[in-house]
Amino acid sequence: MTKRRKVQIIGVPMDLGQDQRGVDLGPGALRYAGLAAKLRRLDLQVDDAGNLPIPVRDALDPSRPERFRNAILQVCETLYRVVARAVMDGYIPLILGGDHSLAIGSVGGASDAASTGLLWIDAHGDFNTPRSSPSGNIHGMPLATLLGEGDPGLVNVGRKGAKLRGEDVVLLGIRDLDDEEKERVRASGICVLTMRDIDQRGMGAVMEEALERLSGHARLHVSLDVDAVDPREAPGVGTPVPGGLSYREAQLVMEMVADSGRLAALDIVEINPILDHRNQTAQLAVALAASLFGQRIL
Ligand code: Z70
Ligand code: MN
Ligand code: MN
Ligand code: MN
Repeated sequence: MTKRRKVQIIGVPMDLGQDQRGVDLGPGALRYAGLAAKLRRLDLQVDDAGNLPIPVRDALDPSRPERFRNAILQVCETLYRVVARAVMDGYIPLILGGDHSLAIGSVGGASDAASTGLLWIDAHGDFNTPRSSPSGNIHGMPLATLLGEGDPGLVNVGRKGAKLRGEDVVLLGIRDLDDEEKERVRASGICVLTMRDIDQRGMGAVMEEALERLSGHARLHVSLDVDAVDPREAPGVGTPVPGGLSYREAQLVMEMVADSGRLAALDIVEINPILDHRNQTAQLAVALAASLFGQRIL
């Protein structure tokens, strides 16, 4: 008999990696949408560790241009340790954002003790560095940071240097890259499965390739930026990009990762309840999480 799986919910109400207000309300929206109850019905042990303490952006001294970067660095140091500890204690950590800059800590921490493959589901590449970024927003940089590029302080969060190699990563759902970011992604060796690939080949075939690319890893980290899903389905995000994953395509991604039996950690990021309609986007994310943790139609 296999042991009952344990999930630890870790809220990270951090909105410092981008300019829109409201992403800090994500953890509450996901809890109100019934996340824990839904997972418990799948016979998982679910422990909610509450939220990490996050600096409030209004309370940071505006005369310090580095204030957001420094706060993100501190939060990611803490998150790294919390996630690494959760994994050590036998949990699958479920990190609730907050913006995607938190992945610098969560993906690092989940890969602290054992190598982890990363499925990054996003409309964007999040592969900018401070030099290449047109916006300066750190939520556009976490994947590059995890691969060892950009701000050395952020690169060295948790443990020194790159946390992953290009070959450990699959990007899925991509449809909006900045010009220089495009060059950087091409040079990185990351497997990029764009919306075009999905349109042309179908999500089933694309996911088979994604899992094949990550087949060397017994443990998979899924980092779900909800803006990967089409804005018609997921309006509650800061940067909606048309032409995204349908509800059904997103569900299939989750079901196929679940079938692999290799899920080790999950981030759900970039939900903005202020821009949402009646918590629709958080409800969608909860339905996707349920599938990822093994809920089946039949
Ligand atoms: C752009 C940048 C981004 C999410 C927007 C956008 C990045 N490439 N990420 N929304 N989740 O500012 O670097
Ligand atoms: Mn942005
Ligand atoms: Mn995104
Ligand atoms: Mn993102």
